[in-house]
Amino acid sequence: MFQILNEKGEIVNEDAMPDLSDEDLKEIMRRMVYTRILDQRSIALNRQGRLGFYAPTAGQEASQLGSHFALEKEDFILPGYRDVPQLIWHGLPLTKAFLFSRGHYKGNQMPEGVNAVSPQIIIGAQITQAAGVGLGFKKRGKDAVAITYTGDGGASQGDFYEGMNFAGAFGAQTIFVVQNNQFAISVPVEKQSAAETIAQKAVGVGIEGLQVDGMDVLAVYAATKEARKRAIDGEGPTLIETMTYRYGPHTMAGDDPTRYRTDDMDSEWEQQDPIVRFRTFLEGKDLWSEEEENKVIEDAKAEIKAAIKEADNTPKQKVTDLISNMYEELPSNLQEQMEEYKEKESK
Ligand SMILES: Cc1ncc(C[n+]2csc(CCOP(=O)(O)OP(=O)(O)O)c2C)c(N)n1
Ligand SMILES: [Mg+2]
Repeated sequence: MFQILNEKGEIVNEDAMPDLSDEDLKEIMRRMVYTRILDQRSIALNRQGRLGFYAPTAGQEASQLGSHFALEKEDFILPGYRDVPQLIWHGLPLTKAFLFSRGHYKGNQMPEGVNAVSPQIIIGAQITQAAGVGLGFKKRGKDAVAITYTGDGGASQGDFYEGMNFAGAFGAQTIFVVQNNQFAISVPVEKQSAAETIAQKAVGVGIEGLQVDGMDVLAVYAATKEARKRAIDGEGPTLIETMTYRYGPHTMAGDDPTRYRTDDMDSEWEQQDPIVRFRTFLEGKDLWSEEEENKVIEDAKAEIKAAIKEADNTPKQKVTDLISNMYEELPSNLQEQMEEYKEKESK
């Protein structure tokens, strides 16, 4: 397992240390702290009935944001349902993330210049698409990559093998990230596959694969940066398995992790916490203070409050919106329904 920063916040692999400025290091910390707060607030908003679908992210910040920090604006993200943070740091306004959670069509419309599709709920469906987007970049001679995220459960799907195999055969400029948080809902990773690691599944399709400490933001960043370079240099796609853990429930729809995880397992992983170890590292370099962290927290809370208010003020979606956003030219049966619902909505 590739690691740079251990759980005590010590650099254990000096040679692999990525070339990041002090400002970059601080920005990574800000993003992780912000995202932890966003997670806490999203859970609370869900409980208050103000958000809909939500998949908690705490524990996975290094895995999500370290990989994202290695990307450029022109790179294309094909995320899973837990990967809203990467979309936000790629430019998705927070209000839209909240609208996505509520099932509002506006939450699925990416603003111009945000190179991403909305989070995929079907496990693995985004993986084959990512192979295609990465091949498109290659054919157009673009210095950009497609990056897709899935979980350990996603790595058991047919689409995972198809996507990686295709990308390997055609040299697609694609990075496949598997965030191995040890469970697919309640099913532990050992029960999902006889393979010792998920990273080794790269061997079967002839692409590069590596397992990374997913609680170490520097290692995840360095691995993704290298994978991006290799893809653009024509050296093929990469599979990155990040070893991580979700502290919360699977989603907010009634999952109870105490039924399949022990307190010991939870606390073992919490001791690996990505934010705690990165804070220790930054404090050791005099780059971080409690005041700075508090400022990030306060700013995050204010932004979240404003964004949820904006979501509340967004007009409710109508049946006619669903129809008109589906086709450029409506088939005749939908034209009829459109007329019918226009009539109903006007009352
Ligand atoms: C094709 C398909 N089968 C089943 C489901 C139901 N389902 C939703 S999440 C999930 C587990 C996925 O686990 P993993 O890929 O490890 O991602 P994690 O939730 O742990 O991030 C399943 C089986 C689904 N959404 N799509
Ligand atoms: Mg999982």
